[in-house]
Amino acid sequence: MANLPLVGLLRIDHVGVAVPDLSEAVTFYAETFGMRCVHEEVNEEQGVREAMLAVGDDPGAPRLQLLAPARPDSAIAKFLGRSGPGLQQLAYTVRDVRASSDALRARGLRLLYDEPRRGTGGSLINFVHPKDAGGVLVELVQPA
Ligand code: MC0
Repeated sequence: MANLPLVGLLRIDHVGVAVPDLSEAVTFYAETFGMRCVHEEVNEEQGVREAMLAVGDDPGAPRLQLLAPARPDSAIAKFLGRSGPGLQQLAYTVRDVRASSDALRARGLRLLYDEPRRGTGGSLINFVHPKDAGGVLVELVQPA
């Protein structure tokens, strides 16, 4: 490992939870845990409707991302069909998603995309296959 480039994780960006109904879930987290919805969008390419929830008052703290399927053939619909609602992904902030992806490829891990795709708020994202990361779908996020 000594000669491999650093992966360059900066912090936990968000934790993603798959939910069947976005507005019901936003209401549940607000009323139950007091979390504020700070962003909502539809990502057509990923086939998701998503909401970012702030946990506490620290603007730099990791967020909770609620992910609902926007179409039946999406990754989230498949996840819900197989596993039901629950933790779907763990996302890390990186400075340069291409460099971090290359550093992980150099360690033998499979990245899902050859080139980064568009994520929340115009970020650039890629994913490590869960089978190469101990059963966890790992997302890399380069903020916009
Ligand atoms: C599947 N597996 C998982 C998993 N999804 N394990 C842990 N966490 C997950 N989320 C496991 C299955 O149980 C199976 O295990 C094995 O991986 C292969 O399953 P598969 O049926 O071949 O694969 P698929 O078709 O379910 O696809 C899995 C894959 C897919 C990770 C490739 O979900 C994908 O492309 N994900 C990346 C995109 C994504 O998740 N988009 C939604 C979030 P067994 O043991 O049964 O073989 S969009 C997002 O996050 C954006 C908006 C953002 O944050 O900016």
